[in-house]
Order: sequence, then C-alpha cells, then structure tokens
Amino acid sequence: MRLSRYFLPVLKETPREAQIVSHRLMLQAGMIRQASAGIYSWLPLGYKVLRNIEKIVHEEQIRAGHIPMLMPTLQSADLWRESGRYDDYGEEMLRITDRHGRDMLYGPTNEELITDIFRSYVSSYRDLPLTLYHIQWKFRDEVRPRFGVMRGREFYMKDGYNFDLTKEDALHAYNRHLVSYLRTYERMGLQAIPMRADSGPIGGDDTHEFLVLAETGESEVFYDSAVTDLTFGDREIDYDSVEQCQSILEEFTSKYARTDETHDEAMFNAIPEERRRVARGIEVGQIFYFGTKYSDAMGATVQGPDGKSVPVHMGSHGIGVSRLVGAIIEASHDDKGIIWPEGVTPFHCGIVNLRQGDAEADGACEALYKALTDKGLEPLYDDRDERAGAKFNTMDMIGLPWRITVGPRGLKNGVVELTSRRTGESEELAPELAVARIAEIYSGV
Ligand code: 5CA
Repeated sequence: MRLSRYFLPVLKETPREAQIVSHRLMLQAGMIRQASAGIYSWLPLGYKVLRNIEKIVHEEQIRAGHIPMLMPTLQSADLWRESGRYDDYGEEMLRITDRHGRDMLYGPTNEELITDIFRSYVSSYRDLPLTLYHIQWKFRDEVRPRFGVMRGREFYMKDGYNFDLTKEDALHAYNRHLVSYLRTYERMGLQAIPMRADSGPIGGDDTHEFLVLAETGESEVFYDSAVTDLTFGDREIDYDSVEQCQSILEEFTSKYARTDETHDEAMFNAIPEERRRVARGIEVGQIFYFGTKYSDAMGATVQGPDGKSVPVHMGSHGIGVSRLVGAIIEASHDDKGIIWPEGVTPFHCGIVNLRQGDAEADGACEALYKALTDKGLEPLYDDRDERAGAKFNTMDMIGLPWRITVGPRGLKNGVVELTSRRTGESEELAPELAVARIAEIYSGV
C-alpha cells in the first residue's frame, strides 16, 4: 500500500477523551472512530489488525478441532425465556421490539441460540463430542463503556460451545480450550495468564479467565510470580490426548493466580513472600464448564449408549477479539507509539523515502516495494512529499515492527537502512538483503 493512496487519518493533537494509552494511540493512529458511546467504526488500519487477530483465533480453533459457523446478532427473546435468562440478564441486555411486536434482543452471548441449534439436529451420543464456535459482534449495554475498545458496548467476540456426553468429556473440552488459548495469545505476542475466576451470568463452577498484566487493567489480580516464567512455545499438541491437555492445564494453573473475585488470602500468604504479586490485568478471554445448566432448561438431550436419554454436558469459551487490539497495545508500546508484534501487525514493514521526487530514491523504493510484494509481504510505502521527521513520526506512531529507510546518501553506497521499531537498532545493508531479512523474519510467524 502506498500511503499517498491510503486512508490513514492520523491525529496531530492528543485526544482528550482517552484515559489510557491504547485508547489514545488507537485514535491518534487513525485506527478507530467513536460512532456513539462504546460503539466504534474500525478505520482501515484498525480493521487490518482486527482481521489479523481474528485469523489467528480461527486457525487455532480449527487446529484444536473446533468447527466454525456464524449465528446472527439479533436473537428472539423466546429462547432466553426458556433458559430463564431473559429476566436475569438485566439492564446489560439491549432489548428490541420488531414491527410485529415480537421481543428481540441484540445477543450479549449465544448459549441459548447454540443449544437450540444443537437440540434441533443432534439426538445421539454418536455425534459427540462436538464443539461449534463463531466470531460475531456482541452487544452489552455496559453502564460505563470506557477505555475505547477495551470495554465497549458493541464488541467482537469469539464464542465457542462444547457438547459432550459426560462430565469427563466436557472437562477435556475445557482443558483443550485452555491449551488452544495459551497458543492463540502467544502467537499474538502476549502472555495471558489463566486465573481462577467467577462465572457471573454464564453460570457454572469451573472457570478461568485469561489475563494480560497491565497497569491499566480493570481486574485486580493476585499471583505467584513463578507463573510468569511459563511459556507455551512451539509444542506439538495432540488435542485428542486427554493426558496431554490435562498435564498442560496443570502446568499452567497449579501456581496461585486468581482474580479478586476468587482471591484467597490464606492460600496467597502460603506463597514465599518474594513471589507474591498484586497487580492489574486485562481479561482477554474466559472459559466455562457449566454442566447441564442450559441443556436441562432447554431439553438438549442425546440418547446414550444404553439407549437412555441424557442431557448433554456443556461449556462455553470466549475470546475478546476487539478488546485484544487494545490489550496488545497496552502490553506493547513506548512514548512514540504502538509497537506491533509481528503476528498481528497491519503491514509487515514500512518504507520511508527520505527524498521523494529524487529519481534514484523513488526508483529504489519502487523496487523494494515490488520485491517485498512478490514475496507475499505487505509493505506500507510512505511516498508522501513530507519531511523525513514527519514520516518517521507517523511510522513510529502506527508501530510497524520494521522500517526500511531509503535516501540518496545510502544509495550512493548501495545500502538502505533497516530499523527495528522495538529496539530502535538500525543496520545498513543492500536492498536485496533487507528484503531477504524481512521475508525470513515473517517466515517463522
Ligand atoms: N459465553 C461466554 C463465553 S463465550 C462469555 O460470554 N464469556 S465472557 O462474558 O467472559 O466474554 C468473553 C470475552 O469477551 C471476555 O473475556 C472479554 O475479553 C470480552 N468482553 C466481554 N465484555 C466486553 C466488553 N464490554 N468490551 C470488550 N470486550 C468484552
């Protein structure tokens, strides 16, 4: 993409409504625009990051054996009356009446709708286990939408639902989700720590939230600092293996890590003092096992191997896709702007032409642009007639992890400059080598 033809409405002034850095940077970098309280338009740069995050979520869900589908945003109130949640859900639910006077709602989550689909088609244990998921907009009429996309009213969420014959099978599904989530967040350059939490309006006793540590996080968290040494890395996972998923769950959840809702002072005090941490975190996902809560209420049963009809065991599992855009920025920025991890960056690298209009510099930039594009990479070429300082500021603000700077002086010696946004380190090298280096970096992402 050439910047002169792109739509990147970067703000010069600091937006006053932003209380946290991710919200400020998303507005300044032209990623989002507020449409009304807690509701945002995703401008081209923000939309690209949102799509990249969504892609990783899909890939990891499919890898774990879960099946993608799509349910609507608007739902009939009747299903929610069946589960009893139409009244329970309270003010957070946006209720709508259609022209025929039917009660509808904008889905805050989808347990009822998916249970209805399940009971309409599945009647035998032979069709289990089954995990279906979708990535769809949700609406929760939060009292205080704030921090931009972090606590929106409309937000984009992956929600998955497992259906199993027995509690043991459903707990394996729970563990499988935990493992796949660890992998998902690491691919986005994040450390998200599973913590024991409270299940709220979803229900059930078994639940973990995934938290990214950040001063601006809304949740207070208590943990043993040893949990932050754990990394998932490049493990080969057999998602059908009950033992492997169970042992990874144990590895990542045996150290104390809880949100304030479930915090236990006595257990916390049993951790050696130098490892006790009280901090704040951003909740980027949550997994639940709630047994037969919805299947009992809505009659979702299957015929078991003995011919008897039994309610299925269920759980639901969510990832805050739009919230993750903000969470990644909270975890990865400096005073100049965003620093995108390679896994989610909107463009693979920037090209900055220091002397726009100079035939040699323009030619070298075009050649770089073509070479990168031919390798399947997407560069953002700043071809505007601007001062070098302004171009650098824009690149730093929008946070592309790599920048190639092209100027007449370097070209005389046959070199361009490759700069890492994260470390600020630069290296001079021949243009072909810069291209090869960037291609190599992304081949492992
Ligand atoms: N049905 C379950 C699992 S699919 C569920 O709704 N879980 S949830 O309530 O925990 O939401 C899942 C994730 O969505 C949360 O972990 C959080 O990352 C994200 N989320 C929840 N509320 C908001 C909000 N108001 N704005 C942005 N993201 C949100």
